[in-house]
Amino acid sequence: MVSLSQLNNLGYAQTKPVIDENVLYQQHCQTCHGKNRLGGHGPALLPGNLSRLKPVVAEKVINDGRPATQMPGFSSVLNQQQVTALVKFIYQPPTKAPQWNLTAIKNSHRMLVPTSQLPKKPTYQADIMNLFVVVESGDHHVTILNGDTFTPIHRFKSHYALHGGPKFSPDGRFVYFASRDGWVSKFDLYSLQTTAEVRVGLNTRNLAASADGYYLMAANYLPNTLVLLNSQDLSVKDIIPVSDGHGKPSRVSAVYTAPPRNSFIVALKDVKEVWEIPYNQQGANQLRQLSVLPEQSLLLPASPFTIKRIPVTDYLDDFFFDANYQHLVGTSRETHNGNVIQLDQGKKIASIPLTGLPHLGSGIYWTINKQSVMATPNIKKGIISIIDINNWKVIKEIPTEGPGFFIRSHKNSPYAWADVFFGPNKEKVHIIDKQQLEIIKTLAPMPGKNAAHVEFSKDGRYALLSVWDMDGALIVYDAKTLQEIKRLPMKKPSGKYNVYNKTHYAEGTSH
Ligand code: DHE
Repeated sequence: MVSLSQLNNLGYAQTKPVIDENVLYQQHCQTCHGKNRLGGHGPALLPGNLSRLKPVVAEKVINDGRPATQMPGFSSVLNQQQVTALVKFIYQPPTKAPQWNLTAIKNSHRMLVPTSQLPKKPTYQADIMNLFVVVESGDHHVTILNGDTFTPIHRFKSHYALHGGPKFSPDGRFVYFASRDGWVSKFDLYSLQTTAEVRVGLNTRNLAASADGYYLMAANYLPNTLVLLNSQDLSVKDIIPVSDGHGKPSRVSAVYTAPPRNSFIVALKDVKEVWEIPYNQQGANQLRQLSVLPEQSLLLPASPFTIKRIPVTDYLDDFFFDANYQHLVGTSRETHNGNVIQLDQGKKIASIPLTGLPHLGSGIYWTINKQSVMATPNIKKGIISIIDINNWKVIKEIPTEGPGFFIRSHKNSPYAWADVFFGPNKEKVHIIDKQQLEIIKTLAPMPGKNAAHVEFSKDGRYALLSVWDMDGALIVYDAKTLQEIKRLPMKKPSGKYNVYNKTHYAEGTSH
């Protein structure tokens, strides 16, 4: 008979399941949530970040995964005791509280190429306004694509896990990226090089660029701050600690630019408020004066901004705007209804039935017989909701083959493209007639592989679709005939952004 020690030596003995939470965390969570729970591709797992999540729900998330995110379920890998140990672990305060203060931000700032050394014109032949910036999240690269010939002009390594849309300077020359681990970088499309970078936080959500081109505002989960940057050199101009009137801190879910209002609008995660921060003339003048200081200037003036707090009845984690930025439609991830907030009045005026949160900034708008409508996917149900924005009523729910993430169109296109991001039909994309509100065609460009996120060329003649896979592709379609024109192999090309559409806040895309 073989003894236990002999079995052990042969590697056959049944191993006792690990219940050391540190080991479990390093094995299963660390790659996405960061070595010290500070966040990476996934959010930070610290008590402050989990304040709205009950431990029993955290346990369910670890077991079953979280829909609409990259979080998988672990019930087939971890037993109940291990899951409980992990939950206990993530709710414990870290031995050393994470800090990312002004000094840390200043020390991280790097001016890589002074503005004075940048060329006056593009160093290559292409219509700058019809370039696409393609984020390849598979290997953390960005491709700059010629939108007339669909040939790549340049490919470069980005910071780890860029997420959300890059933002552009008003003339389209510069692109600003934010990574989940807090880096903001500035890239020059004329000379194809990164000119400056700065780390604004430990776990960052996104970035907004003011419509006048002077400011960038970054939104952080960790620490609970908004960070204002001078868009010229990415020097820090202000850090706004985020809390309610009684000092209760909040993570920042996202920050957006509302161009006609000349303001930033901020979604808060842990406080029932929406913030509007006007970048008013006085502020702009102050910053204009500051931007003539030497580029490495690390002076921090008093904030030129005042914050308008709009109290809301629920947490509004996610939202999108109507065409004139008069209203925002915000959703709480718990209650799943859309709250319509009139921004001038600073109050809720309607509620829209939505099933599951739409992904942030997911809504698009167009007109049907002079009537303005908005459309949004519902992440938990296979429907596209069409909303009449005169009365905020859902006029149609278009059934799809599964819940989707993104819907996109262009003013010159009769169609809206909606992906089926989740479930067995994730390879499919529906083409919807914007007047008839019917699906007229369903594409499945790479069977078994997730097809998602569309952006149109400047004139709307072509639609570019991603296949989200390490052996994925960017596929160019004729937006009228729906025929495939070109297929470019890419590493999980998550989002693509057309310079003209973004700088003109075009109808049918995100802003
Ligand atoms: Fe996103 C945009 C938040 C999960 C891909 N996503 C955004 C924006 C926010 C956001 C705040 C708007 C940024 C902007 O444009 O300034 N995303 C969230 C979440 O809270 C959520 C649900 C959970 C999370 O992990 O943070 C989430 N997002 C995902 C994904 O799992 C996706 C599919 C893959 C990934 O890269 O993480 C994903 N998000 C995207 C993309 C955009 C985006 C491609 C830009 C869309 C656009 O056209 O502008």
